[in-house]
Amino acid sequence: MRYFTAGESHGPELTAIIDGLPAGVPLSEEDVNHELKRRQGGYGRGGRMLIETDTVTFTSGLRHGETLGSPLTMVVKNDDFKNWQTVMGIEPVDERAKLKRRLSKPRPGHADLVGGIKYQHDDLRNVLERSSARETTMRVAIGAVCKRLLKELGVELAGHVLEIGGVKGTVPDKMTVAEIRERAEASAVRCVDPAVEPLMKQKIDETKKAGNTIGGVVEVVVEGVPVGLGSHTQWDAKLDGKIAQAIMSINAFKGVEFGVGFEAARLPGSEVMDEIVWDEATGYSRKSNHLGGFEGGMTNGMPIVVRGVMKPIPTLYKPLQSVDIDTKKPYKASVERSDSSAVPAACVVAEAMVAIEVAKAMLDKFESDSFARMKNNVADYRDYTLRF
Ligand code: EPS
Repeated sequence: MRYFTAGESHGPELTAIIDGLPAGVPLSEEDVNHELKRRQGGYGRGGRMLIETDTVTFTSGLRHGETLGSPLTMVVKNDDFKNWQTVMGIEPVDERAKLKRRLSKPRPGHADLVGGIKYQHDDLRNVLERSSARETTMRVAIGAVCKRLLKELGVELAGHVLEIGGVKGTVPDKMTVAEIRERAEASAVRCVDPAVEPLMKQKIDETKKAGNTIGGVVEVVVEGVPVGLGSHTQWDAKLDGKIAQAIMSINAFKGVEFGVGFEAARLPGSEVMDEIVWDEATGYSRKSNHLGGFEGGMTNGMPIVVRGVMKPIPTLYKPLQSVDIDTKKPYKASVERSDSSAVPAACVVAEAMVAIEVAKAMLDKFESDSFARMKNNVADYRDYTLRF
């Protein structure tokens, strides 16, 4: 399975194409719209989300509620486009019109300046429009399709926010995916610790008032993962490596860890490795899950536990110093409308990226032209691993 996304933040619409899905996966608009809505929410979002109501239109690959095995195309309209028709229009415009909403003062931490130099853009908006996190809409749409496929195969996942701007929640030990989902869904900041939610909100409010932004840490947990997705045999076949790249590719993410993660550097081996046990009902399992579900780049049957760190959004209402690309004089960076914190939304994106990578690994491992055959294959394999 491979996929592409396309679209500018204030252009007419966003598009995604997924190639390589099996035929016969049940899928509805509601599966995707539900996830799109989750991404649009979260405390700390800015004015743009009041304009958009993201909903999907399928334009290929789906018939009578099931995938066809042909490329699946999804489209989401940008409602804000009506306010940007000239600025983002496809027809050539005169020099005066070109200056409208032109960006010449790059924002530190955003793609503006580097992209401008790389692509030789006179107007840095040409970079902003694609580097905007608006693009993650389509990743969530693709993730929704993958979630549905995984669910049918007995794989479930959920994400939650661990930390916003240094305010940390307490996470109970061994929470199931169902528990994480229930608690995170009930929280405006997607935090499973209700006592900490008001503190996180307060931090977001204070930050917004100060014209600043804050980042945070999100975690995704996947259950029902078969043993042996990914492979130890080649560096780029390791599934933890692929998931790490997928998380790092989310706008503003700067780091990834699995299980105890960076803490592994400070612990003795006896507190990092997960002891192996066996019983007839479950086959092999581990007494603990410090390694986050991976050994040798392969899933070991324990839940996948992955975390990602998001930096604060670079667009600040009290802007930092920058340089005007026309005059080369110091200037305060341009202020675009922004979110003071998008960590709860980024958590939904992280879920999508993990779902995509796990679904890809399942499709690589199991015969997947027909979904009915794939399901049988997965069931046989689960049976085999239980008896090994
Ligand atoms: C973003 C800036 C804001 C965010 C946007 C990401 O958009 P605008 O410039 O239109 O106000 O709201 O996120 C989304 C539109 C979205 O759908 O998540 C940026 O510069 O990255």
